[in-house]
Amino acid sequence: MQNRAQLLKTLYLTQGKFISGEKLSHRLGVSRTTIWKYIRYLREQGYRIESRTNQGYRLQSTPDLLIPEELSWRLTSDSFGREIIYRAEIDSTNRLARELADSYDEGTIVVAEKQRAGRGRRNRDWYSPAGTGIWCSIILQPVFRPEKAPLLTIIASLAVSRALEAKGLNPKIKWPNDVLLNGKKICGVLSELNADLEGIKYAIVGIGVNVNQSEFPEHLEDKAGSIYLITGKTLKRACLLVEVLDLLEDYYTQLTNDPRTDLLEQWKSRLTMINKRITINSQGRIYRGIARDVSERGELILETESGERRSFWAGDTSLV
Ligand code: BT5
Repeated sequence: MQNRAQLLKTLYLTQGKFISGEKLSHRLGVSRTTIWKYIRYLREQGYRIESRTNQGYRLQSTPDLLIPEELSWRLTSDSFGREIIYRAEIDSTNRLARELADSYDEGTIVVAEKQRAGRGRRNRDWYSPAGTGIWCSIILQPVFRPEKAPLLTIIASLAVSRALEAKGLNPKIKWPNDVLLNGKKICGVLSELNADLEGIKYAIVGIGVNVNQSEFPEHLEDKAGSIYLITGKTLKRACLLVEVLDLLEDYYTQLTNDPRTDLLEQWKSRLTMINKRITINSQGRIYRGIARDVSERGELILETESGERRSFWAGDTSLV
C-alpha cells in the first residue's frame, strides 16, 4: 500500500504533466511492470490516468475516496492513521474497531465509505450513506484514568471544528458531542470505552462527518446538515479526514502529557447553549435550567430552577 500511496502522491504532484514509467519505477524502487499493476489498480478505483507511449502517465481526474492510498501520504501524524483498515461497506466502523482493538496499535483507524448500521449514543441509528461522509473510528489505548475519557469526545469535536475553521467556516459545538454549522448537526462523535479497575484497556473514538450529502431522509431534514448543503461546495473527504487526524493526534498527546493544556477552554469557547435556558434529558429524566459551564471532566453544569447546580455526564440537550 505504501508504494501505491507514493505513486499516487507523485501523480498528484505532477498533475497536468506526464511522468515516465521509468522515472516512476526508479523513484519507487520497483519494476515498471509493478508500476503498471499499481496504475491498473488505481484505474479500477476510479482514477483516470492517461498513458502515452514515450511520455508515461498523467493523472486526469480523481474520485472522492477514503482509500488508504489517499490518506497515508497526506498524513503528518506519528501514529494516527498509520495503520488503516478500509472497507467500502461495513455495519459500523466502531463495531469493527472494538473487535480489533486488542490486536492493533494505538492510532489504527477503521474507515468506510458506507455504514449499514452506523451507531450513535444509546444505540441510536447514525445515517451513513455511501461516498459522501466520513465514517471513521480510531483505536486508542490511553494511559490516563477512565474519568478522563469524556475528554476524548471533546478533543474529537474540537479537531473537527478546528479543521472546519481552517476552511473559513464557523462551527459551534453542542454538548456533549455534536458539531453544528448554521445550527445543523454535521458531525457526531461516539466514544466507547473498555475499562476495568486497573484502568482503560482501550477506547474507540468514532467520528461521523456529513461532508457532501445533498439530501437527508425526511426524519433528519430539520436537524442534520452537510458541509455541502451549507456552503454549496463539495470537499475532498480524504483531505478533511487527514486534517482531523493530524489535529486529533496533537490534542491526544496534549491530553496525555500536558496537565496544563487549555484544550477544554478552546472547546468551551465554541459551545452553544452556555448561559441559555435548556432542558436536558438524562437517563430518562428531564431537567430544566440554565447551562452554566462544563466541568474539567466534561460534565455539563446546569443551574436548576431552584438555583441548585447539578452536573451531568451524559444526556441530550435542547434549547427551551
Ligand atoms: C452521535 O450520536 O452523534 C454519534 C454519531 C457517531 C457516528 C460515527 S460514524 C463512525 C463511527 N461508527 C459508528 O457506528 N458510529 C460512529 P447521538 O448524539 O446519539 O446522535 C444520534 C442522532 O443524530 C440520531 O438519533 C438522529 O436523530 C441524528 N442523526 C442520525 N444520523 C445523522 C447524521 N448523519 N447527521 C446528523 N444527525 C444524524
